[in-house]
Amino acid sequence: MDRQSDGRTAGPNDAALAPIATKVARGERLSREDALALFESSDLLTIGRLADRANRARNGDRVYFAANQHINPTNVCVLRNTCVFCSFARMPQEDGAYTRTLEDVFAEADAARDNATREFHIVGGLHPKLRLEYYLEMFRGLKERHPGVHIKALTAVEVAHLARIERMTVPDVLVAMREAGVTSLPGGGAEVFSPAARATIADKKLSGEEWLAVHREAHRLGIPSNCTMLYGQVETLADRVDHLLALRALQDETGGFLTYIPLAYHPDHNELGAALGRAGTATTGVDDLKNIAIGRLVLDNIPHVKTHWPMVTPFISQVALTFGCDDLEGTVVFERVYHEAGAGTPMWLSYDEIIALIRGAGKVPAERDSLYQTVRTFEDYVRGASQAAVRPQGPAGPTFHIEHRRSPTRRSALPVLDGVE
Ligand code: V47
Repeated sequence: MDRQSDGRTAGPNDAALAPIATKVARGERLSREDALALFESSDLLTIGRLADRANRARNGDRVYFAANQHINPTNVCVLRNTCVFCSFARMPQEDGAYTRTLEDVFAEADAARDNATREFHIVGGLHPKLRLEYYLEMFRGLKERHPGVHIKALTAVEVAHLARIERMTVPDVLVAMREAGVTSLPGGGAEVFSPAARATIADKKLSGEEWLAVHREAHRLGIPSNCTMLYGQVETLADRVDHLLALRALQDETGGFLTYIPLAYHPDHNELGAALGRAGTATTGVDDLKNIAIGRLVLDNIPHVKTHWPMVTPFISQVALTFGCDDLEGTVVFERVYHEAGAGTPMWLSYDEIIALIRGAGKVPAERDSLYQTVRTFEDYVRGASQAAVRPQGPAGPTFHIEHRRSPTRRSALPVLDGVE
């Protein structure tokens, strides 16, 4: 319980949260029932206060961000017709389908030369013909050109797909990726592990057990990874809780997860959004903040919780920093997955904007690499000092303008490059 300025203690408005507050104060693990009570409660401020407390105990006032660049080599995906929540994927011959040649990828990554980039975040569709060697050459080429930049690449779904088409084992694919320069795996593809929800939104995607198995192997090989949950689609509150508990159980076993990122479902330009009649609407601010806070409270063994500002807006992300979150993602530079799904947020943020958001929340910014090693602090940082250095080159470099997420959405004009069919 927190002490108010008049000396009284402020307890939860929702009595169901009182025993949970006691557990959080004692640093005790929350049960399945506790997690469900948190999701069922509308006492947002108490949930946020508890999560803030749990976060402060770990991370103090520090908020991380990365100077990162997202790269999506292809949007061609064999799951195009069955992952009905996704707006990014295309069939090979479909309008808007693209696959980058390695030269195109290297050219896009060259934006990093003028920027202070420390991480490439590389994910894409499950292309039926792109072989493992394409990716390994990409990683080797990026490492050669940008030796100081970490490569966080390929979701568990992509790793399992490559293992299947190459007739290799998952560990062998992971070892080859590591040898080619990959430092960590991103957390995508987890969606929600519930078989019932998965059957509705991602019927042919690898199962929750299989997703966890790929991460288990990565951790065993010394490759850390992130984890996610896609919320706001058809999942129940119990599905969310079970998903978090499955992540927590794997983390107890391996300790390999670095950060948890709740991902807010965007319903535009995808079959699920149309079927549910939800196009033009998105998750609510309350749900976004609850998912951050409850993630922090339940995942007591995962060091960091990240808010992905392209999905929930920089404004909600800033508020999330006092709801248990200690990571504001990064500069991003080219965001495609959510912008295809109707996100009205900017494609990128500059150093100045990120630092201003973090400081505006009363927190202390720290730039990190993929492994959460601090690479820069900003005690003497003066606004504008690095603006020119991080302004991305290329098609997605507008002047900074935060649009509200529910402003009229549009399909982003993606550069369609010639390349592999
Ligand atoms: O797995 C796809 C989600 C994920 C939609 O590891 C959608 O640091 C909302 O995982 N609405 C990919 N979400 C992105 C991802 C990620 C993002 C930022 C950081 C990290 C990290 C990982 O995007 C997919 C899926 O869950 N997604 N379509 C949609 N319409």
